[in-house]
Amino acid sequence: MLNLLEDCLERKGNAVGTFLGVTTPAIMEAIASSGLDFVVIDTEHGPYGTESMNDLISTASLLGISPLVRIADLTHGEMQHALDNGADGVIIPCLREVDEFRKAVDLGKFPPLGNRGFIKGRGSRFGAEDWASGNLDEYLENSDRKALILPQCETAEALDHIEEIVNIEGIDGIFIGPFDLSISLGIPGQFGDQRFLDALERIYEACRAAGKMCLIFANTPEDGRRYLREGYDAVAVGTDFQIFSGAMAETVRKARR
Ligand code: 3PY
Ligand code: MG
Repeated sequence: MLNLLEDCLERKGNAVGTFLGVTTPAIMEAIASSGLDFVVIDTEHGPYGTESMNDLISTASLLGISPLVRIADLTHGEMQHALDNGADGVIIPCLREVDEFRKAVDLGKFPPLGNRGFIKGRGSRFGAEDWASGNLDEYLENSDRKALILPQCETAEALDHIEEIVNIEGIDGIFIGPFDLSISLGIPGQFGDQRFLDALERIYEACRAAGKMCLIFANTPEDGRRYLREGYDAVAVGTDFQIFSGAMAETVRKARR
């Protein structure tokens, strides 16, 4: 199995995930029976170190849930740790310039597309996966297919160049961050504003025209359902903390009623 997210998209046509901030791998066991397709281990905002990120990636993939990692910074170390530990994809926040998107490919893909550093890491079960047993050329090609590079479009500058960005070879898809995008456009949280809706349509159409995946964060399950109906490949609905806190408030409210 190369990539659980791609496998899910092939089988189901789309994918539903959520953002993680909880660091104990037991969270994955607790939520695995929900039917969730992927998680985003959020090292941009969550309290993750390399070890807790690694444990979450392992547990998620062993439970059949695709582990994506949102790295905090576009650096060799952040990219390498996420990929060597077996992330199915890396989400990169807050990029502005086209060259930053090119750098994401440079750090995340092996030659000829980029300059990722080599090791037979957990992503290939330390070389034991079927797809990792051929010659080195094949290994590099399969590793590039396994590890999706999914930068975010969440700045006005990136939006301005989105058609060029999605056509960069090695970028597998775009993850839309509606909150930061709306803030960057000067219309914070105004998700019904025509300028915001036009921005979403522009990104979505650019992805479709380039044959790249289009993923988006949804604040509510209803938003998630709407995005999936509109044709987005994947929605990450809410965050674990947000969902627990809502469910706990509802539990207490019902108990007191
Ligand atoms: C945003 O909405 O800005 C995001 O990055 C979603 O996680
Ligand atoms: Mg964001």
